[in-house]
Amino acid sequence: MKTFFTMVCASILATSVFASNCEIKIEGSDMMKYDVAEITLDTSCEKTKISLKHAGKLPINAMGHNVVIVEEKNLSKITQQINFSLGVEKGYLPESEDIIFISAMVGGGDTTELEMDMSKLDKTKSYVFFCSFPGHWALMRGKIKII
Ligand SMILES: [Cu+2]
Repeated sequence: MKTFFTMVCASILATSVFASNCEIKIEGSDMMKYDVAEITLDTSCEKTKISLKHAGKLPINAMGHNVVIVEEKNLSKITQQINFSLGVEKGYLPESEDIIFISAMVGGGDTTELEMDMSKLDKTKSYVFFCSFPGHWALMRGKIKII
């Protein structure tokens, strides 16, 4: 009986550790910055949720933030296509199969969640995340480590 309880406790502990690895929190600010320079994605998660909180006060049309994930080799190609005329709903980006994940854009005080199907990522490739609000990617970008 003792062994049984130990096993149950161990599995509950394992589940909670596992869940925390599958959820990532990022904050954006009015200073055009993310609070992290690198995120780690765990391929043992079937899905990973990124929660992006805009911790500032500025409105979406002045200081909107999102999270876009692309292969590092495609970063300049994609960021060159950022254009205000494409609209905030599309993150100011054209449709592209090079965009692996893209969250909604949020303004000050808002949070958005992006659920990622981890099977779309290849451990052997390099990925980056960035904000596609015009002009932001130069400062708002970071590396993705896949484990
Ligand atoms: Cu931004």
